[in-house]
Amino acid sequence: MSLDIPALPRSDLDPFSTDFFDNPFPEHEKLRDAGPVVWLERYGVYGIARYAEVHRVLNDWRTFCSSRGVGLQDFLRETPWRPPSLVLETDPPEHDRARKVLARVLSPITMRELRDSFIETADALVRSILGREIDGVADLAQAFPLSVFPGQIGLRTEGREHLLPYAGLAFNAFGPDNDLRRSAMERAAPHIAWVSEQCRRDNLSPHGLGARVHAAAATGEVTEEEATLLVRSLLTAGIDTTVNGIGAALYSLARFPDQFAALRADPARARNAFEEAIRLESPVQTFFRTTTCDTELGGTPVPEGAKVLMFLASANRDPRHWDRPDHFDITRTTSGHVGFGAGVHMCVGQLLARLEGEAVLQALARNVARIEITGAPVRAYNNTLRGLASFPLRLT
Ligand code: OVM
Repeated sequence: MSLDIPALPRSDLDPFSTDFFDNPFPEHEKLRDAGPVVWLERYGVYGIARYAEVHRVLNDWRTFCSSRGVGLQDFLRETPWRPPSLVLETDPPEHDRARKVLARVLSPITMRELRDSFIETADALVRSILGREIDGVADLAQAFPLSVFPGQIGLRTEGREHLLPYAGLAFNAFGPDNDLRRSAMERAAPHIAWVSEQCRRDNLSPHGLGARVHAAAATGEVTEEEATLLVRSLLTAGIDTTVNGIGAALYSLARFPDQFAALRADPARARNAFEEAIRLESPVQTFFRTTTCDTELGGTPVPEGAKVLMFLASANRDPRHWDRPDHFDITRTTSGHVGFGAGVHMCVGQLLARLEGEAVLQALARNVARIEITGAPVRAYNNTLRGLASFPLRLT
């Protein structure tokens, strides 16, 4: 018996259960306090919930790879539900070639082109919902991204209702084979069919961001098939994430009126307020990595081929790293939060997400005096995404 190796703490927590989703924060604290690594016996995976280990794993793609999937399934042993993503589910150097194309399409130059219209659209939307009872999710958090994103990609109008169910499916698919994942899979066929079809060059407007991805195929940088799969990444990761990001900001501003007052006093704080909401709520709660060799985490040995579950949301509230972590503070220095991940896979759409968030929060700051919660928020359950299904509000 070895005396050097500390016993690995174990937990029977199910981090993919609705009870957990209702209030994950006390469980996050227990996991963090149990140790740097916790064996999650229900799934046979290593859980990391402290900032230090999550940050370390995100920044070491050689040891903690993505090419075996970033969900519970190990792609080496099980067949993924769709052909793997060329950016999310790959490692360098293959990853970098694909990412370069998306990074160019989602660059600061593109953001400059989109900025004024996003600000105007958000302003008009917020004005149109003033004074009456609304659903903050459907009427704002979903309405804004749906009013700008599909058009910017260059998607046809018909069939856009497939976007959110498809994304919900993709984010449920990272989790275990539970009711959430199974019922999403049962309804998946029409959503998969529509999305796959819209990714093709012929189905995208020549003026949109999708066409710019396909332009990389014209120069030989990627193949036409690869460009089609990269457009699929935009459609998968670009909409439900920003819906839940904007939802997180609305949820936070509604519950911290002093912070909304601070935003109103200085609308230039919109960008940091959005970032802080991403830290606090972490719309993407978790991702997995798979170890490529025997390694060690926080002094604990971890064997090759192990799945490591990163609790991004817990890292974002780890008191070992953050002051008053559960407090929404729009003036906080948010840099270093892992709500967009970190390292080589850090969200390639982060500038677009931030632009959307900034546009909505500026519009709220400029047009709204009070955010009044008029009914109980209803949670939306997903194996990876945290957010609300509905949020009754009045903006005055
Ligand atoms: C993708 C992708 C990227 C990030 C997140 C994600 C479903 C998907 O490349 O398809 O979640």
